[in-house]
Amino acid sequence: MITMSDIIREGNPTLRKEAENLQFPLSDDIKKTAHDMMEFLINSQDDKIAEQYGLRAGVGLAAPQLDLSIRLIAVLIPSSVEAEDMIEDDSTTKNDNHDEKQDYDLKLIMVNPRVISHSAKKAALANGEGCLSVDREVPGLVPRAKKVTIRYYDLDGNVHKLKLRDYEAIVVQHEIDHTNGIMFYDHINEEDPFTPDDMTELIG
Ligand code: SB7
Ligand code: NI
Repeated sequence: MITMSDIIREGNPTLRKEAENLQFPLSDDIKKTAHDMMEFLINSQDDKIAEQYGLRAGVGLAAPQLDLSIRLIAVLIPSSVEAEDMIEDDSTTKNDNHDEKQDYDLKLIMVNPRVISHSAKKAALANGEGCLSVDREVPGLVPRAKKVTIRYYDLDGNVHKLKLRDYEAIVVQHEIDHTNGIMFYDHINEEDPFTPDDMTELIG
């Protein structure tokens, strides 16, 4: 399994490289890496497993963070459950699992993902961003496109187009940035880190 010691940190030149497109059919090795990346995200969001293995919670992971300079990312965004007393799906019996995060807003492995169009409007998380490859807090707004259209391939080589906005768009842009050698803090306005410009909506 992937743990924090597999994740490279800032200073490692791989994080600053433009990663290579993958060719299809993917090797079994690459497919396993993709599944391992998703498993890492699932584990990192499980309080018990995360504590046991010392994992920082993550909603995304990009292959360059594993020192693999290839265009492969995984995204796992838990459903934003507003009401705890939602009506149960009748067919599924509730797990004995104390943790109810079985549902995801976005759960995807993306091969060769590209932003093919984006809104002029921007959005930024009010609390800024962090990164599993950055062992320090870097305060400041990270303005990103509020809406994006992504083209990506699944593990079988089928092409997909996906429109995302707000938090999901931000996370996928953070991961695609990793495949382009870009770190989140590259987007922070160092003169005025917390003042959003006219185009930027704060979310979260
Ligand atoms: C905040 C956190 C992430 C994306 C966008 C906003 C993911 C952090 C985990 N990663 O370092 C993944 O690259
Ligand atoms: Ni990151």
